[in-house]
Amino acid sequence: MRRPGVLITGASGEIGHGLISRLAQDSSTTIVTLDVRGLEAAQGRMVHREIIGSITDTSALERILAEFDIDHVYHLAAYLSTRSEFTPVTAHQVNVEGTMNLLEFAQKQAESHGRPVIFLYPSSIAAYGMPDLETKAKSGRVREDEFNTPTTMYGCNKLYCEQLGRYYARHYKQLSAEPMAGRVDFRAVRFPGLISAVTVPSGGTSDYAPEMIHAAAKGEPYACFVRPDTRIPFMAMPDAIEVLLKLAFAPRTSLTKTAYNVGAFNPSADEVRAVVAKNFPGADISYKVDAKRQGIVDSWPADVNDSAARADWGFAPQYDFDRAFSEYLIPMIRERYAK
Ligand code: AKB
Repeated sequence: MRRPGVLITGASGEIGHGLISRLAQDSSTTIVTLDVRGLEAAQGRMVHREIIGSITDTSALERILAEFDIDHVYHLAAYLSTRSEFTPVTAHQVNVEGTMNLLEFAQKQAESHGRPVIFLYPSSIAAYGMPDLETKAKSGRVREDEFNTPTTMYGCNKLYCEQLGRYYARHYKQLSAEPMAGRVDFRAVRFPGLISAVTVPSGGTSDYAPEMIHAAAKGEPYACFVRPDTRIPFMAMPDAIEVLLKLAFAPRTSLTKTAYNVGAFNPSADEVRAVVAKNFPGADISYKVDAKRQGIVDSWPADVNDSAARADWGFAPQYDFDRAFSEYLIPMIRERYAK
C-alpha cells in the first residue's frame, strides 16, 4: 500500500521552510520533500521522507510515485529572476521542464488513486512586464490579465507554466469519460516579493528588501541595488504560507482564475530603508544601483489588484507594512541574530 502524503519541491527554500513548519503542525500529514539541497536539521525532523534530487530527474519522481499516494503538490522549486538571467537555458530546464515533469507526475498520481491532485504553483509578479516607468506609475494596481509581457526568463517561465498547468487541468479532464478519474487541479498564485524573518532569499530581484533588514540586524553595511524610489508589492512570509494553504483548500467551484494576484503592502525601497534605520539606529544602508536588476524591478508593477483572490477564496493578509515590521520582522530578526 502506498502511503498518502503531500509533496513539496524546492523544500529547502524560503517558502518551503515556512510551509514545512506549518504543515507539520498537523501530525497526520505525511510530508515528502524533493530538493537538490538538504533541509535544515529542524525541518528535516518534521518531514517523513526527504529526497535529495532534482525535479529535472524523472527517476526521483518515479520513486515517489511508487511509494506515495500524493494528493497535494506544492511545487516551489525554481531558479529566481536574477539567477535565471545569468543562466537562462538552465533556468528554462528547471523552471519549465521541471514543472512539466511535476505536472506529469501529478497526472499519474491522480490516475493511480482516482482523485484529482491539487497542484499549488507559486507564480510571481515577474509574470508582468511594464513597458516603462511612466506606465508603471500610471497603472497602479494591475489586474491578472494586464501587461502579461514579462521581460525576464523567469517571468516568461512563470507565465508559460501557468498556462501549462491550465492545459493539464483541462486536457485530461476532457479526455476522461469519468471527469474526476484522473486530473490535475492546478491553482497558481502570483506572489509579490516575500520577506521572511527566519530565512534570507537568494537569486531573486526583490531580495533588496529582506537583505537590507537582515544586514542591519547583523550590524553589516548594505548597498541597496535599486533606486530609493523603486516600488513593488511585498508580503510577509506567514501570509504567503497562509495563501498557499487557503488556496489549496478552497472549493474548486469558487475558483474563477488559473492564477491569482496577492499583495499586502508596497513600500518604496527608501521607505523600507527608513523603517529599518529607525529600528536599527546604527544601520549603514547606501545605494549602489545595478542597472540590470533595476531594469527588472522597474518592469514589475508598483502594486497588484488582488480583488479576485479576496472574493473567490477569502484572501486577507494579516500583515500590512507597519505590522509586518513591528510584530513580525523586527522582533523575530532581533531574536534570531541575538542567538
Ligand atoms: C524574485 O525576485 O525573483 C522573486 C519574485 C518576485 O518572484 N522574489
